[in-house]
Amino acid sequence: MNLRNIFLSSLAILAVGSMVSCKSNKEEKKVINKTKPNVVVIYLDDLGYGDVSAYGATELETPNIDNLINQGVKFTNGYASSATCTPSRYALLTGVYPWRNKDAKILPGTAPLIIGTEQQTLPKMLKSKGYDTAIIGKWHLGLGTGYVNWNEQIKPGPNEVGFDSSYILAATQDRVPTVYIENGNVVGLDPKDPISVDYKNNFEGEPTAIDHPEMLTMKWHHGHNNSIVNGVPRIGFMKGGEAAKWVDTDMADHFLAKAKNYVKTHKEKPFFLYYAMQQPHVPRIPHPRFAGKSGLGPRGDVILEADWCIGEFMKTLEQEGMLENTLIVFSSDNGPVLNDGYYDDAVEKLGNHKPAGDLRGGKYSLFEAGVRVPFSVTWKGTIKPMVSDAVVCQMDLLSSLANLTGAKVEEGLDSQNLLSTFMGETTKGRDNLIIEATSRTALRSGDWLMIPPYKGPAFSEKVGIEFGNSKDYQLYDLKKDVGQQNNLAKSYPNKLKELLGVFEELRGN
Ligand code: NG6
Ligand code: CA
Repeated sequence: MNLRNIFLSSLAILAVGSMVSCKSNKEEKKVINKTKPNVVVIYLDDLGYGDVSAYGATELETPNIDNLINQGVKFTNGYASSATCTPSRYALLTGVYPWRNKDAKILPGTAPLIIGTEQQTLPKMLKSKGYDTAIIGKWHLGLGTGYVNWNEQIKPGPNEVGFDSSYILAATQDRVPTVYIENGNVVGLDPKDPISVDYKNNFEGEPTAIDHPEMLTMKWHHGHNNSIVNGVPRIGFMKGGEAAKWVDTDMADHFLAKAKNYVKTHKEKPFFLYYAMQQPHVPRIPHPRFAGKSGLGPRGDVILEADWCIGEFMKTLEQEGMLENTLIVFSSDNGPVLNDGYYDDAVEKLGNHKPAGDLRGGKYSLFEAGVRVPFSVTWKGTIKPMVSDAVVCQMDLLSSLANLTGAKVEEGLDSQNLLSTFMGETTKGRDNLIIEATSRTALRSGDWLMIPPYKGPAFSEKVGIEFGNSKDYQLYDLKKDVGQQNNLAKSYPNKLKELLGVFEELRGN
């Protein structure tokens, strides 16, 4: 080889980078990009550790979710950062502990954006490596800077913190405004019927659940007694925007169609899709195809619906020949709740189903079920299927995917680079993790979980969940006692002291 050839072939090697050829089932030549796969985060809302059959559910079959989980690394100690939605999503997207941001709490639909437009985010990081980035589904991280005019372009929002495109619901299904927002514009808005939203006062003449119970198709249990949309009482007051209001029964199909279309139309460069599904958050309103199918009431039905959507989405990736080039994360923003404010048979029809599996607590709780959730990472042909007991947090995806793609990570993030753990190359995870539930924090350290004393109720009658509050320190050995039944704080004073030291250092107290 002469010098020129050597030069040209090294250029070729450089250009191809880490692309590797392999044969697919169809014996076509496929190019696998080992450092810049598409990244999809499928994120459910309030799905518990025990809500899918791959994690032990026996009363509910989730074949498509199981398939995804079982083909990847299934984490048994995978954590959301928090036991509620907004803080978990904040940590997932920014790589920063949500308790560092005083605004990272369950937000009303009118709250301003809580991610700084200058902050590094998961989508921004991937964009720096040439990715196209999109969110489809639930946002719940605030919009605008304080006052939102829903009839004009709404910003800052997802598009200002790293998403090239966004198709979202602003807050939650049970909060107004009950409309979809595409790249900052309310979809289907009739300018002659402008939208007004208020979380304190109703608009004159607008029916509420209190004044017009006869209009309701779903009864409220606690909260949820303001404006009525599609017969369902919501949180907050809304006026106008009639043509733009979403149809609850179509929401799953609607987001699925958007997600499939996104995948099909983004082949030129790698993409990051944050598919933030709304199930099984309240109000649980499945498409009629799934109504009654689980025998567990609407909560079970919408989990089956979500499972079906994921199956359809996976089929699209397969048909497009993208499976070998797509890293797929599956998880949930917080643990399960049965009665979250509506009478919807979730409690009555539960039977033997255990939404939290063997874990104690649930949504809003500092006990394990609040934050330990189904969590898997799948990449066909690259990640070998396995079960991993490593402690990992969704917040760690930012640094880990930056490591995979060669992107820079800003200093000072709480996100840890656990790429080889996510890839199943090691079962070593985090040493320590601070978990959070409605502004209270606790420490997972090794196999131990330490909860400092907190005032407030130990048990919430309304939601039927133990919050984890106690006047005493709590210390559990999760390896022997995953259900947190034996408080060892008194019998292991040195361990308690050690963990308290770590906790205080990490919290900066
Ligand atoms: C609570 C709501 C609950 C749910 C939750 C947010 C009441 C009484 N309860 O305030 O129904 O919307 O907020 O859930 O209003 S999350 O998954 O988005 O964090
Ligand atoms: Ca949630």
